[in-house]
Amino acid sequence: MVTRNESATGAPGAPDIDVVVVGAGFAGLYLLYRLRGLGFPTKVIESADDVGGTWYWNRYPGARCDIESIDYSYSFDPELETEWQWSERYATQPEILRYLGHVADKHALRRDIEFSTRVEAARWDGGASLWRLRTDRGDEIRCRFYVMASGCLSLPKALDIEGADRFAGEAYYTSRWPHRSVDFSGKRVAVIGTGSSAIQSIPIIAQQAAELTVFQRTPNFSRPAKNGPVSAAKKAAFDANPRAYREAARMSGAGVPREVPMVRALQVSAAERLAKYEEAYESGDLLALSGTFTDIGANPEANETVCEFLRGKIRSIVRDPETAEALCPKNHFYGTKRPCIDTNYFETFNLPHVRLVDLRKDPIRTITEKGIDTASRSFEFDAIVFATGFDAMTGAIVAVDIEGRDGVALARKWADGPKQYLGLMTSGFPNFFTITGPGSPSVLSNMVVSIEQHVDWVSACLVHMREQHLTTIEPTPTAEVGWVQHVNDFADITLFPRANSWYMGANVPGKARVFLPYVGGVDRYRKTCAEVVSRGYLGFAFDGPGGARCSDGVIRRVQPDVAIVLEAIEELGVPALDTLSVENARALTVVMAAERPPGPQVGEVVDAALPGAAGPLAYRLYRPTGAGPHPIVVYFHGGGWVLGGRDSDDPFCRDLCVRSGAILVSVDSRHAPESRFPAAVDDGFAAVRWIAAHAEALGGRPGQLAVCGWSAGGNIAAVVCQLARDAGGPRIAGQVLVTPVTDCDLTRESYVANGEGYGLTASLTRWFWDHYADPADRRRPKASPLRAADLSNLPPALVVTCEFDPLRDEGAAYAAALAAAGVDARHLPCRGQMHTSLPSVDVIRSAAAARAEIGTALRRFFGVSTPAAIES
Ligand code: N01
Repeated sequence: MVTRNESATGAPGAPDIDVVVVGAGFAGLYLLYRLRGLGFPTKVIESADDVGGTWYWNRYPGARCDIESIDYSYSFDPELETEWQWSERYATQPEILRYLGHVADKHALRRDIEFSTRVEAARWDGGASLWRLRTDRGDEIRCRFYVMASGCLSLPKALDIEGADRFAGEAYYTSRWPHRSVDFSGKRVAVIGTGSSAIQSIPIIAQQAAELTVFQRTPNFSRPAKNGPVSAAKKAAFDANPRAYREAARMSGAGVPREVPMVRALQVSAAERLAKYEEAYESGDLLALSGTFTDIGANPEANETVCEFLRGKIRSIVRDPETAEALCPKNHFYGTKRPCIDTNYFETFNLPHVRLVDLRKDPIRTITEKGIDTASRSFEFDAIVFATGFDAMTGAIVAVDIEGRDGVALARKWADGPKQYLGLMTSGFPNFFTITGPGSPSVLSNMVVSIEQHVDWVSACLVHMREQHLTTIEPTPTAEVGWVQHVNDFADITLFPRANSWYMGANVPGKARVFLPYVGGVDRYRKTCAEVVSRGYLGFAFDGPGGARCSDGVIRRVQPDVAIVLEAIEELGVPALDTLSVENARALTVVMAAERPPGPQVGEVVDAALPGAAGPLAYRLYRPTGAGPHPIVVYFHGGGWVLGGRDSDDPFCRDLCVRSGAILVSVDSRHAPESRFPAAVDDGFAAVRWIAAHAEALGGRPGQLAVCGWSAGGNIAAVVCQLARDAGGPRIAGQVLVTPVTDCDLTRESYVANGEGYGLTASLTRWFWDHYADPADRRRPKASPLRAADLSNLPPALVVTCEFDPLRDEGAAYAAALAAAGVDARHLPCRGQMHTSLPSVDVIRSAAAARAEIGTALRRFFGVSTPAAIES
């Protein structure tokens, strides 16, 4: 029983104890150890009769971890690392349970754990600033802080198979396996499910059963675990410097030290790719295949090469071609449903007494008293094993009736998906923490590393509150909305949301389809949590005798792939262009361009020249597939009138060509400082006139010509539209101005807010202007189209601006001025994007939606309303 008034915070109200933790698995045990050490009276409530959490319940045959045990172990107590030696590379469930028992014994943790007790309800008492918990024993516990350390995969999914309770034989659930030994010898056994639990248990069950029938709805990617003794190389790497090894794990993407890939899958030859995959396959390391190339998790074509490699392995192992084909996953990308490692899983289907029922072809109709009826036949069994999974990440949390401020139920608040901050807290529920909650790396990482990070963060937070005489903490709605957005933004640049996985809540009927964990990685997440603290607990509101305080805000506003690109630029130490000579700046942009993904295939690419205002201009023509003639888009590249050429935005032009269904003609223009203002716009206008006059010869549809430009190219496109209007032609059907330069005033708010740190800097913009035009010329509409006296009768426009771009406000001002002048002008502001986002095809995937809008706008200019079909 809990003793009253054990509170160490000295805060008002009368809690029985400072902290109640639900769950005595990896998370709860460490939390208890840590909080106790910091002087916070803490009680753990556990429904099982011993410690272990996941490893207490999941006792099915073959259960073992699939992150190597050296990694899948605590780091907080270095003594454990020498006194506990793992007997296998991937320890079995009994060994892991013994390990947790050992930790509990060593640190005398059991004395503060109330076993065989379940917290059923929790109510926030705002008057007393404490939580009132009710257990299934009828006790009420009042605590200042309430922590759910209840595990991500702990609440079994409710059975959604008709007749499941009718079966008269033995029924087993992998997630609630009996403590006695189960003997399937001589029995006819069914296993429903082919997730991790099934893939581990099927080969062992097959060793005993007289007949084994596996009911598979979705085949899964799995490969050999190559289990055995702890690898000598791994152990040597660890023993050489355990602290450095643990630190490397903490600062890795998945909580296991490893090299980060630098190359894209389709950048190398098929043979090189295969060699990498073979090496990863042979390693038996769960994370190795995803770590072969940078784009496995994001690019469908890259991912498909892994899928096909693994399908080839399945086909080579399973002798019956029909069974092999049924076991080959084809409806999800590798990694988007959790992959597995196994011991003889596919080999098991070669045994004469094992058969596979493909539920996609022959679905289960009902479970009967004697067995299972599918659409086409009846099976009789002595035992059925349900390996049907969990209500993951949120299930165990909302299974407790949790009521926060103003009587709001957590289950209701999270009905459309978990709304939380950092996966740690949720607004309206003060002093309520979740360990590895939704919105944190959790299940996408080595759980032990993520658990330790969360426990350390929560513990430090409680110490901070004690020191500052604060009684309550809760995230602000602003911070919470921002974090949920960031979690979704990150998921959206990966392939994860495309699968019907438990990561998406898709395995539980009626559950909101939301990506639950945080895919940004353990390292990035850890830095974020630390930054939140260093910025005065950004996004958290505190109250108590120490005073109310809140540093409100959103911790991550930049799109995740924008952040990744900016980090890479910083890591590479790429010099600022405006610190270089023009010659070196041009050379650097060429080198950087060589590293880009190529963009989509188009029908044809032709390099040629056309007459400019003062001599020939090189151009590159991109023709769509399909019979012409096509409309034409004249494209002006970016580069501040100083850098670049007809091919400098090559991937973007390809993308625009595919999305618009138009011929893209990317035209060069004379560059400054050799040819200063107005050379570039004069060339642009000359090019448009020539292309309009030669549309038919180019394969174009006469009269269907639009212009598009990015950055300084947007400036040229905008000016060309004004020149064409004033000259009475050629007729331009529309203009797309992508983060354009429209004015020479470099003092707007967006210059102040975004002048540094987002690629294009205020000082680089100044550098471009200085090379391009004299101060007196800059104010002329031919340089600053926003300053034109008359903006009426211009072509319909789409003006794209990016939130973190110095040019943002002048683009927005141009869109507004066009609209005010009666032009059909639309402004597309891009949240979280930077100046270079739009042209960064297949690098900044989060800008793909904006690229799609450009394609649609161009099509509309030409009277086509159907969008193009393009990946990403
Ligand atoms: O559960 P799952 P799990 N009719 O959800 C099928 C971790 N874990 O317990 O995919 C027919 O993966 C379902 O089919 P479908 C690990 O993170 C780790 O195996 O929904 N079939 C699927 O095949 C893992 O991902 C370890 O079409 C039904 C299976 O049941 C997570 O726990 C070991 C069905 C459920 O697979 C969950 O794994 C074990 C129905 N009505 C688990 N409902 C290691 O460390 C569900 N299925 C090694």
